[in-house]
Amino acid sequence: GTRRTVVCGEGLLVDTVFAEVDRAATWYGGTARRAGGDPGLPAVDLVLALSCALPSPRPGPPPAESDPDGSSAAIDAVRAELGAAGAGPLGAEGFAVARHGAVTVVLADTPAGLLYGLFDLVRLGESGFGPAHPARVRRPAMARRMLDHWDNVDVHPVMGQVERGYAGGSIFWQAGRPRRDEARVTAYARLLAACGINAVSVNNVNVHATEARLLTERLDDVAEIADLLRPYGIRVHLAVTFAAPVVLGGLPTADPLDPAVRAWWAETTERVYARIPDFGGYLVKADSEGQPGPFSYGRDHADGANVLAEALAPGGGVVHWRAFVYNHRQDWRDRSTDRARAAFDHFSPLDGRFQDNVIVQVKHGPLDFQTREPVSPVIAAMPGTRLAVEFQVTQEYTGQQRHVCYLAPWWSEILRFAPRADDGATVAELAAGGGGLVAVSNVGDDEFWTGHPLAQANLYAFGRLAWDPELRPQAVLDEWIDLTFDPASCPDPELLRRTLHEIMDDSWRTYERYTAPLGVGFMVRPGHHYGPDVDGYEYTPWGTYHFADRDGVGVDRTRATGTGFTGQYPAPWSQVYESLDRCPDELLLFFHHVPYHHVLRSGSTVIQHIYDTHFDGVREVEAMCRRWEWLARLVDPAVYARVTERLTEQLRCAREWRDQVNAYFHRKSGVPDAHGRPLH
Ligand code: GCW
Repeated sequence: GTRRTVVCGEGLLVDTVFAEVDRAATWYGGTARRAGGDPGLPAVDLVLALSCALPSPRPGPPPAESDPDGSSAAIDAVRAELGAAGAGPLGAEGFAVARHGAVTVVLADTPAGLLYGLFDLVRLGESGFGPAHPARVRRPAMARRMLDHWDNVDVHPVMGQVERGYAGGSIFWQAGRPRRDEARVTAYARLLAACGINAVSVNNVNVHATEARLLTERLDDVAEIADLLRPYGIRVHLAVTFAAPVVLGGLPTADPLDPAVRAWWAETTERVYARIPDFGGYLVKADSEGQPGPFSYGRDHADGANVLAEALAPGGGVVHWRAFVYNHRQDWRDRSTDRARAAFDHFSPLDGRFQDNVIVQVKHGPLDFQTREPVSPVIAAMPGTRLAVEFQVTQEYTGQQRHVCYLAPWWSEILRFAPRADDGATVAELAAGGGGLVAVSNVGDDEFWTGHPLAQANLYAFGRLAWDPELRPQAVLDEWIDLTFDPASCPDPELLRRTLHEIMDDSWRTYERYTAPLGVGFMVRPGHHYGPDVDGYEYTPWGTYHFADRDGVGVDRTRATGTGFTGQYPAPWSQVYESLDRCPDELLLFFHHVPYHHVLRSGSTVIQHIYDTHFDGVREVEAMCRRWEWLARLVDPAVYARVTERLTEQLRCAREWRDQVNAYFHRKSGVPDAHGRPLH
């Protein structure tokens, strides 16, 4: 409606808040003004106020002449309510939203908190202006909620501009320079802040020649992006090569214990802070998939990370040091090497050796963002280290934004998992107490941002779960639907909502059903990782095997007879995963090699489960396609057309998966389908 808003406080992000409400007033009617330190000017329906900009509450109501519109009274009432409830400080990014009489009040201790409070009010919509309700106090669970862009400045000959990117070119880099489309980058910053993201790494962790120089000669380019993200409370981080002292500094070595190397990192980092005072820090993929690292100098990863941390400390930065270290040149004949073991074997002995501003960044699973994996044992193994947990919003192994695959249910399961025991700390709590949550971005310069318009929900859900891991995935999807499809202008908002839930809620499990079975992973086309290829990785050096033969399938990772990986878990999981009877069905083939007639906890045999889930998965995609047609007149025609095109491809690809997987296991096992369906 035509609301009158007053914004109270100073600072860059308060300017952003004001610009937001001012723009809303222009679009929807109403007025917006600033009140400096004096909230007592006329005319308000909405007050957004920094608590430090307010005089301390007076006892009793303010005199009417100094508060003609009641805004001071509303603020005071909310502060009194917070005080009585013992709410405590709102903190660095927290806020309170309350309704007092006819005035809605957003209060925060900091400008960033005020911005998040404004976005929360947008989520509340009209209900934020309804009857009086108790103050809604929100503070983020994770202090750092970060997105890593795997973007190259140049277009890479194999990977394209964005490694594992399925949404066009980079949103940050264009034609070898920072994208000079300020409106687009600013819109992106705004979108991220609305999701709750407050840190972004702007280049690929595989650091190529041009991108290496962002740290030195091309620092201005990074500063340009930082300037566009800063008004939305987002700090810029940079992926750097561990070999920088050699490739950029001309030193003969990058040995982290060499004094000249340390001095080079210190000086270089000082220059970064001189140019970008709020620079977030470095992100490093070292000794992994061909990237340089401390192993070349006989040093370990604590030595490597600490030299960068020492350089970043004076500026207040952190180094995100990835634990994704494994041998990608293994011999498939060597059954003693297990890629799943690698991160734990490399990192757990280093617990306690990392400096305070080192964050060891661990992929959520021990392998590589598969559709189903157990939680990485590293997360429980390093109590003396700050850990960040890494998710993959970009759908490398989950349909590459051609398939609908709403990932929040998967992330929610992971975040709620208690790695040490059912009543112990959850993954979310461990990340919150350490380095926070990080995800690989799915955004590019595509007109819908994410290639598949419904994949926007994954970006949104990541930010929301990083803010509050307790949120239910379906509730997050509701928020996203409301913010994306404006129910007020939709002829049948209930049909829209119900149909999107039917399509998306269970879409991750649908994807799981028609792809690799029972947690065994991979079975994708090597290289680009799209579509089925059951034996694609079977005899490669990448360490991603399923060991199917005529008798059975799965990876024996037990202590009794296998690689011993189950021993990396503390109790009770070390026993649960070791035991054929107790291991959850969905992870059975991750931990065990079993005969095809092995009976699952569900009562089905492994082979019949494979057939059944593959038929079911395709039927579910067929249902998605039919349901989407109901929305023909309810969503924007361009969105409708794009999703329709993607669903057609998803259905084709799901059938291909079903037929290749079923045919493969039928040929290997010779077991027919119990229901006599064609297995090709
Ligand atoms: O999943 C794999 C990807 C690589 C990626 C790597 C990583 C950036 O296939 O493209 O490289 O993980 O996480 O470093």
